[in-house]
Amino acid sequence: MALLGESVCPYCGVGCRLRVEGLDGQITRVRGVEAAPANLGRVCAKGALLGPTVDTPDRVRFPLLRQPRADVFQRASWDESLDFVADRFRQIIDRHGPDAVAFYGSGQLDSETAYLACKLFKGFLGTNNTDSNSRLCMAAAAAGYRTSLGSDGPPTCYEDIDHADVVLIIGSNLAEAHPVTFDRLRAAKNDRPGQQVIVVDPRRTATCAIADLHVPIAPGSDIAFLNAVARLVVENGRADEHFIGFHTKGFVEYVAFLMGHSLDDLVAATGVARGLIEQAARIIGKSRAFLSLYCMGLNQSTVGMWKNNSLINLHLLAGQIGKVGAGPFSLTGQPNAMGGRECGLLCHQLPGYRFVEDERHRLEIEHFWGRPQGSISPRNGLSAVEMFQALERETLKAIWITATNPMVSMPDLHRVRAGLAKAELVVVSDAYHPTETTRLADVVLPAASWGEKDATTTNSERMVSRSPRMWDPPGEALPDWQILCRFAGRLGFADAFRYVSGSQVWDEFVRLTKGRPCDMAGITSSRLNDGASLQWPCPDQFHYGSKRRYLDQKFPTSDGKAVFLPRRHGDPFEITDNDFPFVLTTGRVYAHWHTLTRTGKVEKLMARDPAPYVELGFEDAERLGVADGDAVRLTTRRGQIVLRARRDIGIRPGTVFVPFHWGDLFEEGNALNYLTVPAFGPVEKQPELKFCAVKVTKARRVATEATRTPLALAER
Ligand code: MGD
Ligand code: SF4
Repeated sequence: MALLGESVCPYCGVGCRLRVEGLDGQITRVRGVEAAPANLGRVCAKGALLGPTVDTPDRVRFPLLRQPRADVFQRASWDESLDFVADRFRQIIDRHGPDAVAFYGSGQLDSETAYLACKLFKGFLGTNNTDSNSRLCMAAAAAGYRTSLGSDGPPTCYEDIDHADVVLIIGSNLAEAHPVTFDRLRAAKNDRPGQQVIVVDPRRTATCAIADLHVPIAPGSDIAFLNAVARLVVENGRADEHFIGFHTKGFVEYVAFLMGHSLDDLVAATGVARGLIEQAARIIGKSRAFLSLYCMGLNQSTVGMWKNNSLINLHLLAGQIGKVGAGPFSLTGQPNAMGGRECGLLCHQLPGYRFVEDERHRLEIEHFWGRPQGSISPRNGLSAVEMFQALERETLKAIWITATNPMVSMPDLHRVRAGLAKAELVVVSDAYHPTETTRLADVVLPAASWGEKDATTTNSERMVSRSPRMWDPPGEALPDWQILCRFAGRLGFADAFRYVSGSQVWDEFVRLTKGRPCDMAGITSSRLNDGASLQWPCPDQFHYGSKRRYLDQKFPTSDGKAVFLPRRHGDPFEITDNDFPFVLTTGRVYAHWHTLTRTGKVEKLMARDPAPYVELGFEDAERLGVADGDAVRLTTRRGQIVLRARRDIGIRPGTVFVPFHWGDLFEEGNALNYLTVPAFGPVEKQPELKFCAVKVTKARRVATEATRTPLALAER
C-alpha cells in the first residue's frame, strides 16, 4: 500500500483533510489527517468510501457531441467540440448580445476555475451571467454577513466549538450534513458536560441526540423565534450594553421594533410552547461564549437574508461576536462554496469580495485584467433560478453548466427541463455521463475530478488548502480551468488565458484580494504547494493566517460598527390551504451527496439509504391511513410524485420531509424538485427549498421500486 497523497475531501464544506492510500491504481484506504484543524483525524463514511467513485464505467473520457436531431452522442476531439462551442457562442453573442450566454457553475469547482469563469465571462465576454449552485445554499448567509457586519465570510473557526459554552444549531442537521463537525461538538460536550446545545428545527433530527433543548418551530418561523428570544434577552437585562454602545448602531430602533411586537404574537408564530423559547432565551442570555451553527434551514428561504440578519442581531445584542468561542458560524455545504464567493463567481460579484454594481470595483478589476473601461457590465447578471427561467423565455440562448446537476437540484424541475429544451446550446462539463443534466446537453466535456488535478478550495472556516493531483484523469479528461482557457483562446483571448499551471492562476487571483476583507495575498502557491493550509485574512507571506475575525471588534462598515437590522416575521411565499394543507420541507441524508453521481455508486452507502422516501408524523399518517412503506402521492401546484412513507415521531404535525438526492435516473419524473417552488429572495435570490404547500394522499398504485443506480443505467 502506498501513500497517493493528502487531499481535501470533495464533499462537504467541513473540508476534512484526507490521507489517500492505494495499490495498483486503486484506492485502498482513506483516513483523516490527525494534524488537520478541520477534522483532527476524523472522517465520515462518505469520505472514507471515496474509492469506488473514481474509476467508474460512466466516467466521461472524451468530448461527446449530440448528433443533429438524434438522441445519441458521438465521441469527438477536443478541437472539434471546442470549435463548435466557440462558433455557437460567437454567433449567439453577435445576434443577441453577450447577455444571451451564461455560465452556471458550482461550489464544487476549485477556485482556479471559478476565477477564470468570472474573468472570461465578466471581463472578456461582457456579461455578468455567471452564477453557481452556491446560490441555492449560501447566498442568504453571504448577504446576511454583508448587510449586518459589512463583509461576507464567517468570523469564527471550528476550534470555537471547543470554547463555546452555548451552541445554537439552527436550521442545520449537523449530524447528517456535517458529520465530522458534529462529532467534534459531541466530543467537546463530553469533555465539558456544562456546554449546552440548543437545536431549532421543525424535525427531531439525528442532531438532536446531543441537544439539551430542541425547539421544533413551525417551518419558516425562525425570524419570529429569534425576535422572541432577543426580546426576552433585553427584558431579562442580558443585553451587552458596553459592546452595543461602542461597536454597533441601530440599537434603539431595534429595541423599539422588538417591543412593538407582543411576545404572545411572536410565540404564536413559532408554533411552540412559550416555555421552550423562554428557556432558550435564558440559556443564551447567560452564556459567556455563544456560538451559532446554521445552514439551510435559515438560508433556503425567500427571507433567508432576513433570517441571517435576525440571528446576527442576537449575537450583537449579547455581545457574542469577535471573541473566542462566540459568533455566527454559517456552515458551507460544498467544499469550495466559500472560494466561489471569494473569486466573484456569483452574478453580482467580482473577485476579492467586490461587486459589479460598484463603479470603483469594476474599474479596479478592468485595470487589473487590462480591459478597456466599461468592459464589465454595471448590471448584475442572472442568478441561478433566473437563468433557467430566461432559457424558457428564450432571452438566454446558451448555457455552459459545470460540476452541477441542475436537472435534480434546481426547484420546479418541469420548468428547468422546459428551459433546457428551448436553449440553442447546452454545454455540460462533468466527470460523469449520463447525469440527469448531461442527457439534455448538446455537448458533454470530460472533466478531471477529485484526485486528478491540483485544486484550491476554502472550507467553512476560511481555511484555504490545495489538493494535489494524485493520479491521471481518465481518457482525455481535463481540469475545468484548462477547458475554459482552451475555450477562451478560441474566442480570441488566448493572451489573457495563457497559464502554465493552476498555481499561476491562483497567484494572479490572490493579488486581487490584497487589502480586501478576504485578503489572501499571503496565501501564495508556494506555501500551498508545500502543504500549508491557511485561514484568511492572511495579508502577507510571513502571516500565519487568522483563526478569527473581528477580535478588535471593528467591522468593515463605513464607521467600523456592526448594524442591527430589525426584520419582521411574515407569511411564507406559498401558504397552505384546503387544497394543499401540508408543508413540504426538504434536506439531506447522511449517506448521500447531492444528486448521487458519486455516492449512488458506493454499495455500503446505498445499503444505508437505498431509495427516496417521505417522512411524515404518526398522527398524520394514521389520519391518511398510511403505514410504513405505503405509497404516498405528494402533489403541489407544480407537479406530483409518489414515494414510500416513513413514519417518524420527530416531525411536526402538518409537515412532511423529503430528501432531495434522487433524480430521474432513479425513477423518471419522480424527483422531489418537480414539486418545489422557484420563488427566491429579493436581494440574495436564494430559492425557497424549505417550504411549499403540498397535498398528501395514499396512492393506489405502488411506486416503482427505485433501486436502479446511475451506474446500472450507464451500462445498459
Ligand atoms: P438540510 O437537510 O438541507 O441540511 O446542510 P443542512 O442545512 O444541515 O437542512 C437542515 C435542516 O433544516 C433540516 O433538518 C430541516 O428539517 C431544517 N429546516 C427546514 N426548514 C426549516 C426552517 O424553516 N427553520 C429551521 N430552523 N430549520 C428548518 C446542507 C449542506 O449539507 C449543504 S448546503 C450542502 S451543499 C452539502 N450537501 C450534503 C449532501 O448532499 N449530503 C450530505 N450527507 N451532506 C451534505 N452536506 C452539505
Ligand atoms: Fe468529507 Fe464532509 Fe465527511 Fe469530512 S464530514 S469526510 S468533508 S463529507
